[in-house]
Amino acid sequence: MAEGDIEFVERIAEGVLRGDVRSIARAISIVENEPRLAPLLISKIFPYTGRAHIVGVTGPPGSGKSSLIAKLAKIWRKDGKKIGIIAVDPTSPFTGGALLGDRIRMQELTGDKDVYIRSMASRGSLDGLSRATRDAIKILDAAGKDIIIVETVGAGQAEVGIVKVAHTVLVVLCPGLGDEIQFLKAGIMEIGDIFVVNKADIGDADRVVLEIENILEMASEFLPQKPAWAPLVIKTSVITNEGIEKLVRSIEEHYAYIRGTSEGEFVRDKIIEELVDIIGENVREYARHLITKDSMCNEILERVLKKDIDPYTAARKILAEMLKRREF
Ligand SMILES: Nc1nc2c(ncn2[C@@H]2O[C@H](COP(=O)(O)OP(=O)(O)O)[C@@H](O)[C@H]2O)c(=O)[nH]1
Ligand SMILES: [Mg+2]
Repeated sequence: MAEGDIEFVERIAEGVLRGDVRSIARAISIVENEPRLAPLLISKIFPYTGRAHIVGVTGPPGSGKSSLIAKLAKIWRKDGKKIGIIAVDPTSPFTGGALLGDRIRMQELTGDKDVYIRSMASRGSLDGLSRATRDAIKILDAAGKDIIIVETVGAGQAEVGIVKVAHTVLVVLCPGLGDEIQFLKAGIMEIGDIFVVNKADIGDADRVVLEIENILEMASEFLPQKPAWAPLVIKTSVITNEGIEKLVRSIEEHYAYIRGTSEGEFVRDKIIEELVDIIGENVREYARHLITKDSMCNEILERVLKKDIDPYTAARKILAEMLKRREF
């Protein structure tokens, strides 16, 4: 790495630690777009992470996640908390219409230097939460944010990556979703610490509350032991403010609970996952490099193409080659 690069990254890291907004923005751009510089940046800020309460907000599109987040942030601002918000959009950050809507709703919060809002693409990840998103959370944490809210679109079982990083997970639903309740049964149900039935001002929110309570009840019967934290179901409306204050206090209560019981274990599990991911990423990259660029490994590829050897045998040979060279 060039001397200039090192200086550049160090300057940004210092800015992040001061809570400087422009440095935070640049740092997040680095973890998004400059994989070469990201490890150095993270190494500089990592010692200052681990202070923030990370709140994941997931659920189907249109259930009111962004609107609710704006409300939560406003209340926490009144409590003097510094807030970071990351909206992970599964579509391109430049074309998503949803993003524009988010911007407008978040507008009243912007202009407050203690609320940092950023949209990120979820590209390159299987579970809807990429390495870049995890690093962005670290950046906001090191920048002194007290609460970091991460909005993801929960479209099914595959997108539960949020549990790996959030202390508290909210699943936001609303009346009129119909089949969406079904998708709860399909797996997302296990991830919620708090279920929010939003839009209580329209339609039949009570019925949705009942339905969720039934699903939770049934699910708990299959569990070998009852989880110590029984998931809450809270009815809210962004229009009338019903339940919003209660939601805020319940989120805080959940965090206090985690801190009092399993935070050590949570942090440990989170780091294990992260290490496995980073190692996997490096190994995959190196494997791709060797197979396409290295003459010996390329020859193995050719043999597979000729059906001379099978993919398992070939992979073992290439892995042995990787270990021998120890270049990753
Ligand atoms: N009536 C009503 N509409 C809401 C409520 N919360 C959000 N909305 C509306 O629902 C739509 C989707 O909200 P949004 O926050 O973008 O949902 P997201 O896709 O889950 O982030 C917007 O038109 C909001 O104005 C609510 O509590 N009541
Ligand atoms: Mg949204």
